[in-house]
Order: sequence, then structure tokens, then C-alpha cells
Amino acid sequence: MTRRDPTPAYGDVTGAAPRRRRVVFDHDGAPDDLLSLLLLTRYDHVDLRGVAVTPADCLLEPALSATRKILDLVGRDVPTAAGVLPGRNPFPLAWRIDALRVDALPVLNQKDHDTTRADRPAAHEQLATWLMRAPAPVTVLATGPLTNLARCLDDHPRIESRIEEVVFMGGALDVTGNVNQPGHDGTAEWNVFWDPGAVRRVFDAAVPITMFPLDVTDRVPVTPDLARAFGRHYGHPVSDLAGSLLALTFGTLETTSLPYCCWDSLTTSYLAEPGICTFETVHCDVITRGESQGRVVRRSGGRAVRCARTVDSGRFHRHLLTMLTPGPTPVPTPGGRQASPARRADVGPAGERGG
Ligand SMILES: [Ca+2]
Repeated sequence: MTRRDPTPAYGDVTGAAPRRRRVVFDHDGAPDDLLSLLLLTRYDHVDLRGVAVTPADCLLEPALSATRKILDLVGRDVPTAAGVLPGRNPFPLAWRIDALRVDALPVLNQKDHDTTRADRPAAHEQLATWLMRAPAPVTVLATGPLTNLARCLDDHPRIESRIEEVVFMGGALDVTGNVNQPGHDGTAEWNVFWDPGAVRRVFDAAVPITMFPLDVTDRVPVTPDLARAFGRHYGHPVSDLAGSLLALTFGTLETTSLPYCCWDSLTTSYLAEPGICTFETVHCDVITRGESQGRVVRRSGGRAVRCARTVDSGRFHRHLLTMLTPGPTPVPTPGGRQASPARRADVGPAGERGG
């Protein structure tokens, strides 16, 4: 399999303005995934063409239900699809139940929703349809495992040419992983560990990959100040939901010894404000077997992946607040000039839309 050199397609994104993209989003239902979905719907320049839910860091049904309710809350009619493919290494159940809590949040239940709607076909099949039907190549944003995309590439090789870029939250390059399981050496990150072979399959495809490993995503923990900042906009559904999703992450440090970070929402912000991070092209490989399975390693001659390497956490927090609150907060630009926000929460109190 030839691998497209990703460097020419990337260019310098440090000072780049967001460009229009068609996006298919594949997430795995944790609070940060659903915050990412909310964020994605705030980007005017993003044409969101479908949302798939992978049953990794979530229970599928409540995560799918919460996904639909969020799309409904913001008035977006976007197709959804349920992932049915299993991972090799399941997430802890104690983490996966967060989707039940999100699905029950009052802000998402201001009216009755039809929760019986069937999602056919399964996400890996639907993904192929979304990619083939798009009028131009599509960005695949994945904040969960790459299982659906890998199967889609196996079953429909033609979709490779329909993918503009894969933007993936995963890996732990030069830092310790976050997997703490019997028989594992702790070097892997969970999205890769869940299905290491899927990452290998996507690495083998001729598509540009931009990856957000723990090296940077662990540097944007959810802080009390960030979560509480949304309280100042209480009464606006988008802000309420964002603050509630962040609040649901509290207690993670106390129960797992690991802070809850904006792993997925930082990855998502790349589509709107790529200058929040700096990047380096890394040649790497993924270990698919043994006690290090799921580890992404640097390897000379390996797959070229553009990896986020540093993050401006203050700028990221400002990005979240600008996009997810109704206030007229200016967005600092890389050149220091103040720009008008590209998009803010525009859903008023009690579900009122507009302004
Ligand atoms: Ca996730």
C-alpha cells in the first residue's frame, strides 16, 4: 500500500484562518465527545454531514440519544449512525455510564424525543455512504477509536480518495499512556488500545492524518474556573449544556488518579482555530500485540503523521468560551489583531433561537 505524503497537503496551519470543510464526525459518547459535537455545530464554516457513535467510552443507546438531542437543541438536522463493531479491549464500565447522565440532563429534555428511531445501516456502512455522496472530499474527525473507518476502508477501498484528512484524538508519543489494565505496560492511549488494528489499517491508507496525542491533550485539563465560567451564562441552553458536560467530569481525578482533560474538544478546535497548537510531522507505527498493544511509537521509515506538539491552553479556553457562550468576547488572532467571533452560542433562554 502506498502512503500519500501528508506534508504537502498540510502546509503551515499556525496562522491559518479556518477554511470551509465537509466533516463526518465519529465519536464515542463521553462528555468531552459530546462537548465536541456541540462545538462542531457552532462552526459556521463546517458542513457537518453525519455523526457516528462508536460504543467505546460509552453505552451506545444513551450516547446516540444524547447525540440526537444535542443536534435537536441547536436546530441541526444531521444524520446519525450507530457503531456496532466491538473493540478488542473494552473501556471500564464505570466510565461508559457517563452517557446515561448526559442523556438525562434537563437542558436536553425540554421536550419529548423519539428515542425509538432505528439507525440503519450501521455506522461503518453509513460512513461509506456519507463519504461517497459528498460533492468533494471530506474531513473525518474521530474522537474515539478508528474501528468504523478501518472497516469502511476494508469494505469500500474507493472511499480512500474521498477523505481529505483524518483528524484523530489518540496516541501517547513521548509521554506515559492512560491505560491501566492487567497485563498491559501502560504505554498506550485508550482510543488506540480499544482497537489497535484499526489504527494500523488507517495508518496504511493513503490519507493525510493529523493526530492529537496525550502529549498535548493532557495539557488542557478541565479546570473549576473553566467549568464555572459557563455558569455566568446560565439560562442559555448551549452554555448550560457546555457547563454541565464539564461538571460531569469532576471526580475523575479522585477516582482514577488521572485528571479529566479536553482531549476531544481540543482536537475538534483544530477545525476552527488550528493555531491553538503547533505541529510536527512524526514517522510512527502502532504496536498491535502484546503488553504494549495500542502504543504509538516513533519509527524511522514509519507512517508520516502530523502530530500536535504544543498547545496554548489559555487560547483554547478562550475558544471554548467564545464559541459556547452568547457574550461578545473577541477572538485573539495569531497576529494580535482582534477579530469578531466566527460563531457563538446563539440559542437564547428557554430554547429561543437567534441573536
Ligand atoms: Ca472520546
